[in-house]
Amino acid sequence: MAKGAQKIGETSSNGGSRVPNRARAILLAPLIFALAGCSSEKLPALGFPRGVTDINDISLSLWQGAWIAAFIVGAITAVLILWAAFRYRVKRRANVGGPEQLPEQVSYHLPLEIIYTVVPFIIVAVLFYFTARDQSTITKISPAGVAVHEIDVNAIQWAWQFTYPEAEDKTVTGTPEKLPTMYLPVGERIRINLTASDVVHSIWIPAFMMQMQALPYVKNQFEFTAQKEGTYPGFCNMHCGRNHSQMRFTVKVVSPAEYQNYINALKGGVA
Ligand SMILES: [Cu+2]
Repeated sequence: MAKGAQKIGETSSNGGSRVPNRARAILLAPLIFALAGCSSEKLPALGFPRGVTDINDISLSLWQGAWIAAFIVGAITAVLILWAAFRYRVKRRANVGGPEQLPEQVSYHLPLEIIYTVVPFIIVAVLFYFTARDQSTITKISPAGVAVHEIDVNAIQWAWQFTYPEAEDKTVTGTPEKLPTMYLPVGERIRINLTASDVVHSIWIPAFMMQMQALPYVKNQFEFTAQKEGTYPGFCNMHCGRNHSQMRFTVKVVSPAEYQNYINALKGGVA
């Protein structure tokens, strides 16, 4: 047996290897939580409204899971920092300000190095898996033939344009002084066709737990069903120039009858 191996054994015997094992067990907890599929309804929504659209139903558990993982990893990190600071502090008052006394120096602790390489990789892989899975569900587009209300959304520096094919392609253009309103019928499928005239923007309706980039020359799409009538603020959340902060709009989820009235008014040039 090489002398070096015995040295590592000695380090372990004074408690050096018990902490990584314990840390590993605790660090794996967020993964266990995520995989256990805790009921999303029983957990707090942490600032997001529930059930406003069918996107919320998917995004909420992702949001909660990411917070749980962040809280657990943050707590473990804080405990390890405090533990190291407390355990290895200068023990005797007389030593404070005296000649520096270094604790035992340990290097090349292979199990520890493997743990702190593999555990973050697993955490990122788990977060990536759930994010990619939910994103592909949210961005799924209904096949041809399924009834959807399409709204073409164009982002420009620094305003929004909403065009309604159902209203003979009538367009509502907002300004910072007069923010535009996007009308949506509750309980019916809506498809947003998103693009931009100049630079990269991003549509964000916080209450819907949804954002998507608006890119020049690209048509990005997403669909949802609004489930609660109400008025919700919308924003551009991609910094797009001087007046980015003024690029806001309002979303109004109304009954299908009210939505039809709005479409008729648009057609008649009244809205
Ligand atoms: Cu913008």
